[in-house]
Amino acid sequence: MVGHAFMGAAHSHGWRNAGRAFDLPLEPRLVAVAGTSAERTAAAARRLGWEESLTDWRELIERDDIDVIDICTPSDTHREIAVAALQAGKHVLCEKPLANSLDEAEEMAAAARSAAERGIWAMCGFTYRRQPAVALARELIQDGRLGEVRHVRLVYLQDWLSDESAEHSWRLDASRSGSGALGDLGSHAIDLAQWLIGDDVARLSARTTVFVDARPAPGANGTLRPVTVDDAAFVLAEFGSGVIGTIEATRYALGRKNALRFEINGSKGSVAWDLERNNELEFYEADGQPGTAGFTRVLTTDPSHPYLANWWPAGHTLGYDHAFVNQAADFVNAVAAGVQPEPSFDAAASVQRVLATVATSSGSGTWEVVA
Ligand code: SOE
Repeated sequence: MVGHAFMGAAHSHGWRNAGRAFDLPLEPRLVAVAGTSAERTAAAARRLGWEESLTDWRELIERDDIDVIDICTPSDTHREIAVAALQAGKHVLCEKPLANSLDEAEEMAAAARSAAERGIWAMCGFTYRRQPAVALARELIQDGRLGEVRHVRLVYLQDWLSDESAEHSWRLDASRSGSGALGDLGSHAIDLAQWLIGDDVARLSARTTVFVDARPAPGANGTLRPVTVDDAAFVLAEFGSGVIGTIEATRYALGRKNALRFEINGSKGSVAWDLERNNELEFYEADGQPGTAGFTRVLTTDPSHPYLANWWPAGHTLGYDHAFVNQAADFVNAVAAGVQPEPSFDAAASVQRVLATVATSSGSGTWEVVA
């Protein structure tokens, strides 16, 4: 694994526990974690359960006792690490967003297609697909329970930047993160929108904005550093099939801590979900009995629900981290079976195309003044 911050900790949890919850054909072995500081990486290895710690990720790629490279670093490093790993015959799991630009994403997707011909697989970590309620929502949509999908609306609301004195970080530096709320949070919403309805965004109009354009640099006694990314993004999207929708991403929705939400409306029904109530799926069917029709709150903890046969008895709810265990298990099963783990780099590159188009539209989008 390369990187050991928030995603490195979450992925380590996934690798450590996948063989406990799932009957896997291969048991993940946490061989080595690479970071920039020898001291901090050694501490992370001890805390997260890795056998060794290194300060040069290239060493991971040269080793014969390592089969998978798990990329948990800021997105400006994804392309170099993933392409080198795939060319060296290592399977790759890469965090989202795939890259910082469409060009980089397309290069990674091309490297993954070439590697797949050699039985080497790559997957992008859009982990919310592996929340059981989300996977159930997709089953319902794909089984036609909603009828013809008409519109989708997704938001990803956080509030950790709503305090103007919050410090600067790599996520606010376009050279490191590519974009702000758009790529960090909006990429999740775009991937879910496309995956849930099985259709890609074809056209869009968008606006991004910055609320606080400079923030205190960490440990620099208040020296301000410019913010070079978006603070919030609003997108009006049309999908290839004609489905229309809205997608929002912000880190200023004061009071919303990690509210990734969707509502999908079809001709026969609707589904709605909120990550902050992740074990519940709201489901509405038009043919409900008159007088009692209404949204049903499905508690997605039955063994029949996606992934739940591998977890606890009905009613024993799962958390944010279970999706990382589900992700690790799906990755291992796909690689062991020699099939493409999803989402592929191609799927992740289609998200990157939307991100790039949002940036273009936001700069040039036409507005009609309400007169
Ligand atoms: C941002 O704070 C963040 O950590 C994202 O980077 C993750 O992708 C998201 O799952 C949780 O919030």
